[in-house]
Amino acid sequence: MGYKIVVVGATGNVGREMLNILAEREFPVDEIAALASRRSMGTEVSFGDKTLKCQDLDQFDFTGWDIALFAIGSDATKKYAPIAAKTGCVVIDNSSLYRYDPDVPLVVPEVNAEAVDGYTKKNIIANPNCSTAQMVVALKPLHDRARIKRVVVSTYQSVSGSGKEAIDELWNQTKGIYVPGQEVAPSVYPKQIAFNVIPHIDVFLDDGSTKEEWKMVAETKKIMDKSIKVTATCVRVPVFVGHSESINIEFEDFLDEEEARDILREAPGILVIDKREDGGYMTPVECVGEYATYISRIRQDSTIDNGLNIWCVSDNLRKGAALNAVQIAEVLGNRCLKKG
Ligand code: 2RA
Repeated sequence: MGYKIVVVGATGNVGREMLNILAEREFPVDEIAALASRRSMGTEVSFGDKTLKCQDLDQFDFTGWDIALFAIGSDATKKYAPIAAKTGCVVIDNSSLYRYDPDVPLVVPEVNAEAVDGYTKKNIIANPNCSTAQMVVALKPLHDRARIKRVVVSTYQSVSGSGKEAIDELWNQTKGIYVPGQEVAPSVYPKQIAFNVIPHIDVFLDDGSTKEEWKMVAETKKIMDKSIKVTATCVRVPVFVGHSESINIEFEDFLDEEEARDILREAPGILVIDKREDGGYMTPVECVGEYATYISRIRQDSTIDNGLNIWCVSDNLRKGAALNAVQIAEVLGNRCLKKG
């Protein structure tokens, strides 16, 4: 006995990865529906070795369906998620709309899987921001051992986090620099992204931080521990897929780098690639298509009593979005929606 699964936003980067990962992980699917906007109706998308024709989200009846993985913007989610949830179909939402709602669990299975049990309040579970997901996977095992006081994180976020248009823009701008006459003006970003970095993701807030940076602070507190102080600088870099993060951690108690490395090696969802030699670390181009959160450059921060620096890399379309959503569905099925 399997589940009746809906993927909403099946033609987008994340929606397509949700379908890929459901198939790769052999999620128990009895029936699957791929939904998209009316203009994408009929578009074919892959589900393992099968091909699905996208159906019109606006016309779809969620009644009798078990789980809907939403990968559409907050505005469309605001309209359709309550409709789906009201039929009894559990919504796992990748947008930011419900992440900060006290009645909606925000879940990274390696960190707070038990929070899934709280889905019944709105029949909705929220997926975290991509840059938060990989970070809390890395922080959780260390926090369990030596309680984290403060985190200072700088992110190096790929353009796929902004969608397909941004991937095209990086490609065309890069070509434009090499092939005269192909100049492509910035459209997704306020400045050139090819051979450049942009210290601005999402909108600016009154305190001078950006909403992307605020998300990392608020979501880490909700998922892990509200006492953890987080300060973030989120930067867009000319990489197609794969987010990287430089994370500085201050603990309540001293944690030796060797012990930290051993803890991370044993932690769920983590692969440690950490040798102090050429190439002894992970880079974003190597993480594409992988499930793991990779940790490298583990070293003491000797400028404070109980400090540690790490480098963290993960596929932002997978652990940062689609994989985490599918893992939530797996936890939901095992803990709450047992079949057969
Ligand atoms: C980004 N985290 O990287 C945001 C949304 N995916 O653009």
